Amino acid sequence: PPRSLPPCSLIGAPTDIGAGARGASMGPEALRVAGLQAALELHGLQVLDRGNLSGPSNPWQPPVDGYRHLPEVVQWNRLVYGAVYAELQQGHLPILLGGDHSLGLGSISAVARHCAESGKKLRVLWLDAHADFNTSALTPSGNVHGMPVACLCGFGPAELTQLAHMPGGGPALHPSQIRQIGIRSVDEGEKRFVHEQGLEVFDMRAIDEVGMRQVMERALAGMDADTHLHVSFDVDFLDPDIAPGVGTTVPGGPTYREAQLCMEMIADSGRLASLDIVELNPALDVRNKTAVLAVDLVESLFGKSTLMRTRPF
Ligand code: B3U
Ligand code: MN
Ligand code: MN
Repeated sequence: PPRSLPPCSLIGAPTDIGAGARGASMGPEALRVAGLQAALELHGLQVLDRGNLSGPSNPWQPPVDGYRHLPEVVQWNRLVYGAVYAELQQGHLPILLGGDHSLGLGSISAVARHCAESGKKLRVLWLDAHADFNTSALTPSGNVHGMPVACLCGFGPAELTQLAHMPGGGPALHPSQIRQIGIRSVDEGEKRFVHEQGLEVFDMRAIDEVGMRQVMERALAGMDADTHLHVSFDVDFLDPDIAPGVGTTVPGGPTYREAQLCMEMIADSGRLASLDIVELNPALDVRNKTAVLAVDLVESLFGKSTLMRTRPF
């Protein structure tokens, strides 16, 4: 029987404002066409589709002072912040349909604010090929989708680091709250910064060495009944052989089976309380198969399993 979860709210954010390729703006519709709502409803979940946010268009300009489209990125993230926060306040489980990963800023800032107000501990799982820990000084591209983790930790322009207006004025997240999984592309300066800040990264080498099971056991360790678990699922986490529909493919990602286990173990933790699905780029996909795969994996994330298992194998 499905675990009792609150109603899920789908929030579409159709923009590629922070990306290096156009097309992630079509992500929300591709996920709907792939049957996201019906798939979740099959598991007994109540799903509210809140439709799409409406924000500025993509001017496709070069970087200014190390950022591309910063004013528009700020506007989109304010919209996402407001929409995600409103759902959390109603006791719903927000599912952000991106859109590029710069929107993780607005989404997780809202979650951090909500946790601060409700006395919950926040844990963020960042499933991604990239660390997204660049700053304007480190970025090779100026694309803000390579910077949200740094901004959430307080490194970035005030308009982005202060989105949550956290009580006390600090950043939305401390690096100790984040676990990154599947990482296999980190820029040189970014690499040093990840090390300096002590981010806990389970890169592809870790998955190769000890396997997805032990990686997830360690990434999920230490949570309890008061933990709010946020999953930020960048679809480029997956191996490009199975998930070609993303703007920045990096070879050597998790296989279908590894990704399924990852999602199932998150479901088993029972702590999932908010989710981003980002960087899906239908312009680069093949017959929407990456969207269909993302929906399949999200089903596992919400508790779909082959058997009614009562304990680990
Ligand atoms: N690290 C590179 C590439 C990148 C980051 N995130 C994505 N691509 N999707 C950058 O531009 O910051
Ligand atoms: Mn990302
Ligand atoms: Mn990525």
